[in-house]
Amino acid sequence: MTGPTSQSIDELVQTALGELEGIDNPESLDRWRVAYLGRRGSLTQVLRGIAQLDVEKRREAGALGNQAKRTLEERLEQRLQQVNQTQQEQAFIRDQLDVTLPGRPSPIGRLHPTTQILREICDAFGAMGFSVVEGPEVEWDHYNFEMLNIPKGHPARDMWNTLWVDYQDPSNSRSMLMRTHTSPMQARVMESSQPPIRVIVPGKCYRYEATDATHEWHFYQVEGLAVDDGITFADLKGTLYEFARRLFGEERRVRFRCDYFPFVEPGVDMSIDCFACKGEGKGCRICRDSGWIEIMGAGMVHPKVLAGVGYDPEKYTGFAFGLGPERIAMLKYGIDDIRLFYSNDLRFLRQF
Ligand code: FA5
Repeated sequence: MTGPTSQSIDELVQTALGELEGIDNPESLDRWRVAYLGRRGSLTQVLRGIAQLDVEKRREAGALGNQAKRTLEERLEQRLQQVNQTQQEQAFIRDQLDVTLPGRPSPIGRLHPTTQILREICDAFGAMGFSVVEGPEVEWDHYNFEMLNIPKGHPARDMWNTLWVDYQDPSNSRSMLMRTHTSPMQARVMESSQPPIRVIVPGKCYRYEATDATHEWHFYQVEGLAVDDGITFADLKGTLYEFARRLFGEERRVRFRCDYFPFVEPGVDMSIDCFACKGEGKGCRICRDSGWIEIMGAGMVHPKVLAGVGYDPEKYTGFAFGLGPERIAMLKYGIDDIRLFYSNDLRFLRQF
């Protein structure tokens, strides 16, 4: 019977290995694999032919055939690795980075001037032991007005032009609004904690107001509240004086004048001497000739507000204040129109 001889198997292996050496890409390697080891490949055919041999020859040729198959498979694997490696090296040489090329600049953002000044303000009060709390921008009239000694129909409501939200709580007839100031947090903080209290409340406020160089319809405020046994007006003055020095420098002078807010008694406004004209006043655009710039409203917490949250006004006293960070940033950086803050003009924002 005819069939593969050890010589013919050997020759086939030599031919196949010879071809393999000359192959240098994965596609040709695959074609080689199909040609020798595929279903109709040369070696596969040879192995099939072994079945036709006599029993004695079949065993010997079978062993040789299997050995030949293993050899071809192993050498194919080795060659595949070599070819892949060579291709990777060539790709690396071809595509390698030119590290001397200048980098592409990635645009870096910056903090909005309001955020920067808010952080400065929070740091200044933080250093004096105040902690920061935040409250809702959509608020009940109960907290925005009533708890602040401004009942329904009180003329003082006209001081805060209000954006009302078209919703009323059916269970207690409370109306909803966009908070006009951060003062509602006075009542919320006192309701949820006991003295001693020392907090500041940065946050956004909204007013139904025509805008001009110093008025926006949405702006930030920072509220401050300190309540304890024995707090006096001297504490209020000392705290705010220290704040002004930290923000505007050692040499700043501070002025307090009487002002009216229904939730404080007495109430004051606080001004600093104008840094532009050094308090001289004459011909100064920044302070409009007065020599002083108002930066906040403040006062001693009204006994009715303390009683409203369940504190004993005979035992506890406190002070509160509310300032506008945009106006403070305007003073500090000489910005002459508050509308620049939120008009999204990068030429303005990039200056800070
Ligand atoms: C108030 O809103 C009081 N809640 C402040 C207060 C708190 C007084 C605690 C006493 C005790 P007033 O309306 O004056 O007060 O606003 C306070 C600050 O917010 C102003 O000094 C100003 O800096 C800023 N502000 C007020 N209205 C605007 C506006 N339309 N645009 C920008 N900033 C404003």
